[in-house]
Amino acid sequence: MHISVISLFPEMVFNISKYGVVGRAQKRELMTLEIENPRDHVSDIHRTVDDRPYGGGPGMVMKYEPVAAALKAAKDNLTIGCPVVYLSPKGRIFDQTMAKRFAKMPSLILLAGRYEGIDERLFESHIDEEVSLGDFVLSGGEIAAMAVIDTIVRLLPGVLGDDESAAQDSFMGGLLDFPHYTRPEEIDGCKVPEVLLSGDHARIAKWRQKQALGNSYSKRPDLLEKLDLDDEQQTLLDEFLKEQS
Ligand code: 4G1
Repeated sequence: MHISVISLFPEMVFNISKYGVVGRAQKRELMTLEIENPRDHVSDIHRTVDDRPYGGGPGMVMKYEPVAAALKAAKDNLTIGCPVVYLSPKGRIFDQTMAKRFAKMPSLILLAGRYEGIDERLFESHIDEEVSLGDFVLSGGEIAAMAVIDTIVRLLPGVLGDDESAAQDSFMGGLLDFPHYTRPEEIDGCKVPEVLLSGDHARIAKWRQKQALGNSYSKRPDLLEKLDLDDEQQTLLDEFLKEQS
């Protein structure tokens, strides 16, 4: 997959992209990342990429031409029909389902805003979709773009090892994760649940499934509402709730 990011802070995107799973995916050529700076696509002496808003008021607006030129440069290196996604709080909230859809695409362009955002006229001709991470204020779309890239790259074939992929599959079943413990067996009077030391893999799997269901029920009931629990899961959840009270 090829991903292009349009950003006024290319080093920010570049540096984060070197770490972890995303860095490894690039080294192994499972994903290529290109970063286009709108500032490299202006010719005036000040290399102006922003300007004051018509109608007045605080803040600056990203100018149409530099963004359009950066998008054109990105598209020249890409397959035709590749969607342009603008990261913005007006967008649909990003989730794993959306990530799966993007991961199927051969290429993707992510546009990160700065200041008060981009000139509205870019939406008519240059942007296919708006995506948001959630309802809060950010200073720029770069961190949102990196979050989206990280999620997508983990879904690309061959990026995660078999173990990691299997773990991801089971917990993308729409539930929260189960609790994790590592050594020592006891710390500050807190013990690791006995079942995890038992070596009984069937019992451990059942316990983890029960914890995942219980966690989801108590901390994210909205996640459970979207699922259709089978009889075994319903029994495990009932047991969890009985054990709690
Ligand atoms: C009005 C949040 C403005 C923000 C209302 C989540 C936020 C991109 C995201 C803003 C951004 C609210 C995101 C705001 C984001 C242009 C440059 C937009 C940065 C910008 C609730 C600033 N997910 N925010 N405006 O944050 O890009 O993707």
